[in-house]
Amino acid sequence: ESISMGLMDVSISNPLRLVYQPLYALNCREMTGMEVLVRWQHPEFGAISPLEITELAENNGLGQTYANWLLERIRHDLQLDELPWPSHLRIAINLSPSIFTTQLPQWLDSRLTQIGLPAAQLLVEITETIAMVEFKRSQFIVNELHKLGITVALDDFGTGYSSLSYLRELQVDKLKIDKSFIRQLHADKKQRMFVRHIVRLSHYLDVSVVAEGIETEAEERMAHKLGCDEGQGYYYARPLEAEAMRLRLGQER
Ligand code: G
Ligand code: G
Ligand code: MN
Ligand code: NA
Repeated sequence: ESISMGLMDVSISNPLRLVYQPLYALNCREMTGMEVLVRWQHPEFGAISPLEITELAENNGLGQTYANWLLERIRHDLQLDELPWPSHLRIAINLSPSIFTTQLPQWLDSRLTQIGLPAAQLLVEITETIAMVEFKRSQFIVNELHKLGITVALDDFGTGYSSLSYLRELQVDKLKIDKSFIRQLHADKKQRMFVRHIVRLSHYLDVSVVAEGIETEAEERMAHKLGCDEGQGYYYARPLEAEAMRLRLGQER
């Protein structure tokens, strides 16, 4: 456990680092924000997946410690207290289950003040696994986040077992269609049918739609044609190291 504690500090010896993948508006190709993704390149075992990293943290009671580290790292990587944050960009973070509690909104609110990021510029991504625990409680948490001005997205949409009930029960602002639905979108009629209907349903509910995992121009064109609002994927950019993201931000600031 002391080993995993060491992983969570913000020091130079911490093997964890963050990468940043930009998102774009499909109608004008302008950057709308970025998703923060964790990385760990182990000298012996190679790349440790984010799922393994966050499970390691969770299983050692370090969910909160991890979240603190993440926000601190973002502040540092993106120079939040040195430069004004562009108000048209949102930073999206993925939440792990143990911090999705009724205390989350207050905690985030005070942490955001400390790192100098306005609540309106934060987006939290929740998955079904997280929201699953209890609808009533999840609804409460999402509502409290909204009161603070934080945006909420339902991530990996379409991969779980009861996606539609989550869309019905939780008042999310965005829905991220899983990349498995975007693959070969231009060539596969069945893929298009799914995306078209997800978009219709979402827009009817006033939820905006992100197409994840766009890898080609043809997929982008089709995602736009089917009404998706934003896109994310290797076609635009791989997840970028902090340094590369700072360079891009320089153009937005
Ligand atoms: O970038 P990559 O494909 O390796 O990410 C795989 C998954 O890991 C994604 O679904 C993403 O939501 C999740 N993930 C990445 N970074 C984090 C993180 O910091 N916290 C949590 N809880 N999940 C993350
Ligand atoms: O949280 P989530 O699972 O949605 O995180 C997005 C994941 O998808 C990250 O692990 C990221 O590395 C990965 N990813 C981002 N763009 C692409 C893409 O164009 N193709 C593929 N295959 N994966 C992508
Ligand atoms: Mn995500
Ligand atoms: Na996802």
